[in-house]
Amino acid sequence: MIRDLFEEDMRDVRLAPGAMLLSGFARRFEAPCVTALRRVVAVAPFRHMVTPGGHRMSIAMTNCGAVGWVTDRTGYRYDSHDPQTGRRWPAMPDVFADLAAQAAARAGFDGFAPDACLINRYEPGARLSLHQDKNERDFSAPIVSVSLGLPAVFLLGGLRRADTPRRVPLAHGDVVVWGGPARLRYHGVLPLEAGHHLLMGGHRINLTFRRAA
Ligand code: MD3
Ligand code: FE
Repeated sequence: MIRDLFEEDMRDVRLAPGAMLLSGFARRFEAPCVTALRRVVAVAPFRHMVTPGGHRMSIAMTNCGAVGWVTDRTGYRYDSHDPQTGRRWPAMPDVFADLAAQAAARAGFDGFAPDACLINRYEPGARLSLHQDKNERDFSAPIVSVSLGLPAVFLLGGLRRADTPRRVPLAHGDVVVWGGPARLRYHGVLPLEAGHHLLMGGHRINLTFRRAA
């Protein structure tokens, strides 16, 4: 396979206890992922949700899987239905489930079967402020995140909001598995720099796979 030519795409890097960066792991799934993403977005379009504090998020989001993450003035939650269409979220495409399970297994989490995939779309300037992911029922399952398109600088904090975050560059095809002691770390994404990517144009897409319900 051509990616074997590029050593940096073959590395597994432990970012922190429980957090494993699989550089380029998603590249061999990229074509079917783009097809699957088109199908999801045709049923559940990207939209800018509003936080409980009333702020419109700079990231556009959608979901697939049995449940999807939503936010509005009443709070954050997982919901089986898309509040914008009143329909169920589209089913998790097989290629998404396979990618997530294979990445999790490689990082030491066998049998990962996500029931939610949150899909974030960044345009230049879009950012994600430091937060914890704690709306899921079971923190023993990892979260698998897949980066596609434009590169971004990820902020990896600690277990307290005040812990100074580390900057981790994430590129197209990178996958990070967050489990065990890393599962509740604070994290965020710096404002996206403008650019052009052959597959994703002027955007970065991030898929996060969770066991939520
Ligand atoms: C570390 N997404 O959707 S993925 C999110 O790039 C989210 O769109 C970011 O944070 C993005 O909630 C970051 C990396 C990530 C995801 C979940 C984590 C890192 C995590 C959960 C625990 C610790
Ligand atoms: Fe998060």
